[in-house]
Amino acid sequence: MIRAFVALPLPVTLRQRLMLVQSLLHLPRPAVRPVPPENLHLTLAFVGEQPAPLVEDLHHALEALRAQAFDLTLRGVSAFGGRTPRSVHAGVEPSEPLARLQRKVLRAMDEVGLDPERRRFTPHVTLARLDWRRLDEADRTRLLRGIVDQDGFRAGPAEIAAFALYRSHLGREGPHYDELARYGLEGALA
Ligand code: 3AM
Repeated sequence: MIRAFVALPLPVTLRQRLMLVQSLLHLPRPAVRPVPPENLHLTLAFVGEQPAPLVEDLHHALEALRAQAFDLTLRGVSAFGGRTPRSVHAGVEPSEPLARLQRKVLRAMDEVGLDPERRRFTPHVTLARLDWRRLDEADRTRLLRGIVDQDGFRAGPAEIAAFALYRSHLGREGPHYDELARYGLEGALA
């Protein structure tokens, strides 16, 4: 079985800005686990644990997918999880080409018999995962204040020239991602 997902690898310019934001946020280990720079990505679809031949079918469907390169701008920092935050992420400026690409990826999954989750697509780049219950009051306050302080964060626009299929290995030190294949977008300058 292969645990897989489809995502945008991020241009180095955006990754550097995200690393800077991570360094400005209060992310005390071990309750908070920052995403390592090489793991920063924007998930288009979670594929889950699937038999290798099905992932191979998806790979061929993604190879056949045609979509345009586009510019991506990151904007704002916030948390998922409501009153007990579980992750901190950078937001993304609304982008119709990004939404179109994500719909095409879901269609490719459908075509090969994978049942994609139909939750509303909320594009984001996860910066850190956290266990809220393990943070004391002072750390919680500093973390939330940091998120508010970074709300003016903006990075880009940067060209997205490709998307990729990843394998995720879950380890005790956090997930490790291997890029299985990269798919170029049409009209990319880079
Ligand atoms: O882009 P992010 O970091 O939000 O959260 C996981 C990560 O997304 C998500 O897939 C991406 C690569 O691991 N993920 C993990 N398990 C999931 C699940 N069961 C999931 N998304 C939906 N359902």
